[in-house]
Amino acid sequence: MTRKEFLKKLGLGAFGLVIGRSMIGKALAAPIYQNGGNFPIIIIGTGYGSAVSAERLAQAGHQVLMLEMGLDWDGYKQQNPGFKFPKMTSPSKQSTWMNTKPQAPIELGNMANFDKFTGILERVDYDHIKIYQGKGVGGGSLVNGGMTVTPDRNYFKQVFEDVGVNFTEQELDDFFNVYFPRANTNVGRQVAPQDVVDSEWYKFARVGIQEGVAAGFTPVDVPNLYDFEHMRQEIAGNAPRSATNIEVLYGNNHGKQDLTKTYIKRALNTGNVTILPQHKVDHIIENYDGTFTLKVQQIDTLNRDVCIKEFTCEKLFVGAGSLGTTELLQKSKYLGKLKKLNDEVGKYWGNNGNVMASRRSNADFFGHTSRGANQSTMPIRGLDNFNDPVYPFFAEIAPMPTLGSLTSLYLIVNKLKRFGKLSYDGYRRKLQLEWDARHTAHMRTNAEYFLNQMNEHGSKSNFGSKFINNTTFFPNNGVDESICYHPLGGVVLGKATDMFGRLKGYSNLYVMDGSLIPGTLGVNPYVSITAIAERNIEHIINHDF
Ligand code: FAE
Repeated sequence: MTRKEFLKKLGLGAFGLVIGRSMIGKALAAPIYQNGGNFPIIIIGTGYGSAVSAERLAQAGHQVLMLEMGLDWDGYKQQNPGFKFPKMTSPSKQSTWMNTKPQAPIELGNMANFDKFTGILERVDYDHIKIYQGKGVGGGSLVNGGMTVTPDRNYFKQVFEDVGVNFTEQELDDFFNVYFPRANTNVGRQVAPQDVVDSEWYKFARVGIQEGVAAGFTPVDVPNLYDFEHMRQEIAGNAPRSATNIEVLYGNNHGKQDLTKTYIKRALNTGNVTILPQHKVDHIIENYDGTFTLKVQQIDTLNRDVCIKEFTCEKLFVGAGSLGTTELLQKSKYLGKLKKLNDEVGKYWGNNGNVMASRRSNADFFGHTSRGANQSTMPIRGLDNFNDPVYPFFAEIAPMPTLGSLTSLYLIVNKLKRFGKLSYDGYRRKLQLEWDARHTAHMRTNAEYFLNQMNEHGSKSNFGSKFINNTTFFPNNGVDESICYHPLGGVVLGKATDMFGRLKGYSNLYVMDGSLIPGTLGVNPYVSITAIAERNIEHIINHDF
């Protein structure tokens, strides 16, 4: 299909020049894309897995339509010239998906209520866990901390082996010699330069490392995808501030190389990709001829239907994230529209062992080592204890950009001992999650051990007072295992799909996101999601087209 034909199908003949990002703002005002229609390839979502798929398919000359339920934030900025993503200390309606209260794990600054809005950060609450997800063109890349970490080869292999999926050594060589390097390059991995590390903005990381080493943990340099040259200029006062301006959880205005600056930008630059934001796929229908129909709601900024559309496609790529993809597939089966969906879908879910933990001094006497009043929001250091036979974990040294001088914050990544399970409850019209304290008990034990060791060997004041587990933020001994930034699993590679993401039982239906990974990685996940997508889409383009 030519570009012209493609635009015509979208009902956009006259709007051909405003295709791509700049057309986006119009979707807020009126339902201009009345037409559904038939398209060769549709991708659901615009997070890591989807963005990789879009760029590679477009480069191979295919026309691609992407449907994203969240806003196009660049378009929103064009329409609202005064708008800036808010700091973590002053959330606004744009920072939160459909809630009147800020949903941040730690309340900092002005936490006043606001109107509902289809904002950038969503929190999905279950009894024992609160799961955070990015919303908008760029998915999780819009809100994440940018930590760009390649997992340990042996653990990566083991994680899949534990669910009965065995990669050959050649496949692992390919992952670690070809696809992880490719993913790292293409997301814009950088290592913080020494002058930036030595600046006041990373005192919290330097102190964290000193204390961690004293406590017996291994220091780790963590790459990030923030543009450190920009940060250098921020620090020098020559560039607009973002990481040094308490921006991250609700979007970064500068410096962060989210997907709209990398994969999605390159995909759009091919001229072969169109993104429709504020288009929420409700369910998928398998047609008799092997094609798929999508029931899609175009929504306004209050998540209300503007109109309902039908799109059909020959090849469908689902990249709506671990929860989003699992829900879409299971809901479609519940509605009787994806009858052959296999029973592996929903299994092997995990929180990637996420636990948050915090410590601070029990008395603000002079003499404790300050973590610095100024802290960059982009983490660059961690402490490794992953091979410890008793307490295996990896702790990211996180910033605490306000109240920070005597407070330390950590995101701890543990192994998983028991998987959770996702299932669609048709009565409540909601994805349910089987997950409770039995899944997280060992994660809490590890985090408490970590804090105790850090307290014992870390900063002591002139009066002998030590740090303690900080119950201001996390009332239960300074540890909160209910916070999850890294949902993984539900449509696991080699179980619910074949070894390349083709959903079992179907042709031309592919899954391309964090749902492919069985619950745990030992490190932050988006490099792995990107690498798996790079590998799978290469194979699919070579074999299925
Ligand atoms: P994701 O990025 O979640 O994208 C899914 C997209 O699909 C979203 O844009 C959704 O709006 C869209 N969508 C969902 N349902 C539908 C539907 N029905 N119709 C249309 N669109 C839909 O998927 N990871 C790291 O590696 N390093 C970090 O430093 C890091 N920090 C994080 C900090 C925070 C606060 C959070 C929330 C996450 C963090 N992560 C981090 C996790 C990382 O962002 C996440 O694993 C990836 O974004 C997941 O990528 P997926 O492609 O699975």
